[in-house]
Amino acid sequence: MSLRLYYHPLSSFCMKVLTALYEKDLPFKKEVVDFMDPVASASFTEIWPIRQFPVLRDEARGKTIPESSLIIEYLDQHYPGKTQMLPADIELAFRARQLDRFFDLHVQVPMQKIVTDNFRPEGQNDAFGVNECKKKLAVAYGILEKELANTVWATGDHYTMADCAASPALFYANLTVPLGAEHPNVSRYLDKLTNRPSFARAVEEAQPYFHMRPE
Ligand SMILES: N[C@@H](CCC(=O)N[C@@H](CS)C(=O)NCC(=O)O)C(=O)O
Repeated sequence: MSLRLYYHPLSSFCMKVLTALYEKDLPFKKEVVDFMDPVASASFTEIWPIRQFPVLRDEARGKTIPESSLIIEYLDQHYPGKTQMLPADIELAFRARQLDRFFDLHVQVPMQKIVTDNFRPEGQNDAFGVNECKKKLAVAYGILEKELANTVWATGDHYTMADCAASPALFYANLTVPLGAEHPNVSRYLDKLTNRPSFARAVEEAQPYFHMRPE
């Protein structure tokens, strides 16, 4: 097995890549990175000094790839498996990348900021920043409500990388700033994502770690 994923089951960006790997039904080795373990933490720092996961290591091709979207594109190119995550049509592929960026930058990033503020040392919280991120999430939900009207998946009839990005982004964002009655399209879409076996499997694997999430 040449693919090795450095990740944590609870991490939203890692769940995005896991979802793609499960969609593709590819064999890979899981390396759970525990930052609390000094040895594991130091060895991950050697692999990727930026110290963010997910990171994919491909021994067969001698490549180390950080960044969830790049990992999925790399898999599509070199290990397509059962499902292609970027459509062959260049317009649809552009749309998938565009929505992938939206879910990462305008849903996951503000959600992460709100959640990780709970882990800051006492007296060093950023109430203003957290409040701004709550407002940004509300704006993002409003945009998505329009984008997701009359569509099965994010980019149309076919499941793509944008749906892999949307799954953990909306799943965790909804726990942080719940979707309201004014978001029926986003709520319906989130239901579809959580019922998709690939993402449902990633959530199930994260269950033993959910107690580590702040309420
Ligand atoms: N742009 C990166 C973001 C990755 C990211 O933020 N990962 C988080 C976990 S969800 C992380 O490693 N956090 C630890 C840190 O930033 O120190 C991607 O798409 O992979």
